[in-house]
Amino acid sequence: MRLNEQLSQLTQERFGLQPRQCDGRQLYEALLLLTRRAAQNRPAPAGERKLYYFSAEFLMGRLLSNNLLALGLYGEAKELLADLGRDLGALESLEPEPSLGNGGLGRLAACFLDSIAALGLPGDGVGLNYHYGLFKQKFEEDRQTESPDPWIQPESWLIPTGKRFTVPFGGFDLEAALYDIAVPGAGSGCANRLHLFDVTQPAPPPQEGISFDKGDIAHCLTAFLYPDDSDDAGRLLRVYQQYFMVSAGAQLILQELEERGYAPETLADHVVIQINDTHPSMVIPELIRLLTDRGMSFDGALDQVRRTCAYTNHTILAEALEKWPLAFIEKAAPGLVPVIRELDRRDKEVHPDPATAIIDGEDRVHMAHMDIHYGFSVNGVAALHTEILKNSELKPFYDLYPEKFNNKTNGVTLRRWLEVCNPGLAALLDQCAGPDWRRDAGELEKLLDFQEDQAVLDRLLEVKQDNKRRLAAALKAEQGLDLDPESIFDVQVKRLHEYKRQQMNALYVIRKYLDIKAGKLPRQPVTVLFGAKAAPAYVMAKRIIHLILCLQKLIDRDPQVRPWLRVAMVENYNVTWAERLIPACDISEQISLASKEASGTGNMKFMANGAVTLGTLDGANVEIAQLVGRENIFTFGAPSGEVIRLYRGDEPDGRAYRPLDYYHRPAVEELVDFLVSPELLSIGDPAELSLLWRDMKTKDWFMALLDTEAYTAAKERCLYSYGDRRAWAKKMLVNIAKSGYFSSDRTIRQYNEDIWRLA
Ligand code: 26V
Repeated sequence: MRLNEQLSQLTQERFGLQPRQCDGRQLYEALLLLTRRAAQNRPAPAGERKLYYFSAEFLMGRLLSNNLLALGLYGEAKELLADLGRDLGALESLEPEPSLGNGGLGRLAACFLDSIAALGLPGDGVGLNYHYGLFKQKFEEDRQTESPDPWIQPESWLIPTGKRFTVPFGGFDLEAALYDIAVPGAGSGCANRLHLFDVTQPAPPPQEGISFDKGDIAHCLTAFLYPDDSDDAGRLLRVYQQYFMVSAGAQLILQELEERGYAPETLADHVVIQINDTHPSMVIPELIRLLTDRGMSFDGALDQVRRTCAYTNHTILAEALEKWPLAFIEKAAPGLVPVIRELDRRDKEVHPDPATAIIDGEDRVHMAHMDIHYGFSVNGVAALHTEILKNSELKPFYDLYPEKFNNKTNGVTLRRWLEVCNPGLAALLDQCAGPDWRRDAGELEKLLDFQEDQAVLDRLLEVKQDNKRRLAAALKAEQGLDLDPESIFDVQVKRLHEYKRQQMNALYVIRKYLDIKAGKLPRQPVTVLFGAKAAPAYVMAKRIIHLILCLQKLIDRDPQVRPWLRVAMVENYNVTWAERLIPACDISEQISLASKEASGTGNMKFMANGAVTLGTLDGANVEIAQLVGRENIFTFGAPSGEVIRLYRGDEPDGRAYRPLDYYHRPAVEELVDFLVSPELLSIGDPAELSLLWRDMKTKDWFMALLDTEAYTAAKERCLYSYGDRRAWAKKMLVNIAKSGYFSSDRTIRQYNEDIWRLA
């Protein structure tokens, strides 16, 4: 049946109305149901071996356009709606975004699901059905406030499966109900599943803020994504969440294995589990527990499990590497403790080095260590990151198991991050490179033939300008921001963290502000856009947001500066805003302290949308630089090797990092001191700004001051070169042409060839 017939049947059944008589919400709901059904009806990819991608986060974003596209229904739906006098984009704005992730790690998992399905590989996601996802951010009195962000409506993408599993917590059992989201693959004709586990009696929505009873596990376990872990109740709840996810997930795997007609003794032949960061690591002891319960010997179970599990590391930040007190696991998952102790005992027999211990001297369980000893693969997420893991962060493990280590440079799905979010550019690419880039992103290189084609270069600039206008209009309509789309759009969007150095970007804004005040005008007006959420308990991050919002206000009120420089912090940055910001960006800010950003994936999305990167040689920026060449990227700053030595305090000259040395440089001091200038203190909270000022000078854990001068110089070069429109358009073109390498289809092919071996 054609889509229009299906739609009218559905609206009649459901609302007793013809599509033409429906309001927007009814049409949206009908379209959601149709799309959900079409995806659900698709067959699963065939194969003897199946992947389960375990992740505490899947940052899916809105799914309507994306799924219509994957199902090959997008064009038809658009036309059909146009006939009804409706716009697909407007209907989609009614869809609440499922924000079941914090940032890069969760969004990567979502891109991977898209690619796995598009490549027709049998692979499901396994995670938790958070009811509120990441908090909704508001700015009040130049500060971030947080409120819950419900996304589950009476009709959503969730498909109740009726399947339930019992999770044995300490002192009580809890039922895990399974919901699925179908993941249709573009061009493959099949669909995989995202399996999300939920409690059966979720708590009612919180009355105020994002606080809830962290002790009420049975009702609140799936309330929020990563609850505030600054206190023990939050940390313990996180262990409960993780065990709930992996126990139910492991039971699902064994059930499916049996349904497929395979014995548990053949697990490793028919199942591969990718452990996305350490949050799902307890799946290793849980599978051993379940297999031994089913009659296998410990040795037999261990042999299967260690050939089934593979681990991905996403960070080298020590504070982000999970170490759970054994006492927490004893309380939440007592059944795992004897297994973990046995794994630890066996390991220590062979490897007495405390640096590689699973259980340390303080009775804490190092989750990553368990993964590395008892998994068959360990991968980093960009070439530089993997090298740092091998040579420094995980060196003792690399010495033990060199064969387990491998790199899988991240990627992003160009279907969402180009085709859906930037239709103007997608059409131009079709014209120049043909439509095959959707399946084979390497085809984008054909664009290189057009480097000297003035019409194509002009068209690229026009598309960018259209996107900037669209973004400005959306920001005006939804957030009351009044931006000049003719100015340069310089964009830094990502979680707020000191290592990502939004504070260094803010110092640059101060530099420009002071220059303009002194009569030194830039070649072209510039708008510095930020989007970032700070973890609710991360005090420094919140102060940096305060600083940015104060600068925004200061400049907005200054008629001398305003025509040349603007700052705009987008409220509630999420996937939906990213889809508008990225196509509209001229300069992509990727300025992390070298060695600290494992990969970055925003950098790839910006590049594919024709932004030019201004960045440090960190994470995947290194690979971007190699691909596009020196003339098509602006890099600066201390290299990762120097940073690592500075942290260790073993530079050849014995130097360690002392921020005051850099603060006292004249070009830096006046910028930092501006934080406590009368201008800024009259706008912001003097106590907060003073504390930020003090910490920037004396602590500066992520060395913003080290690179401030180099950053200023590089940014000046970058902004200046924007003025040569033809040369800039060529840079855009080369970036787009080379972005095919960062398609998550390529990444997934590599995972499959080297780790999963699905087909
Ligand atoms: C976690 C935490 C937890 C609490 C303390 C502060 C903190 C800081 C960072 C993290 C990061 C967790 C892992 C993560 O999200 N990594 C990101 O993974 C992306 C996908 O591989 C990658 O592109 C980003 O560079 C990496 O930061």
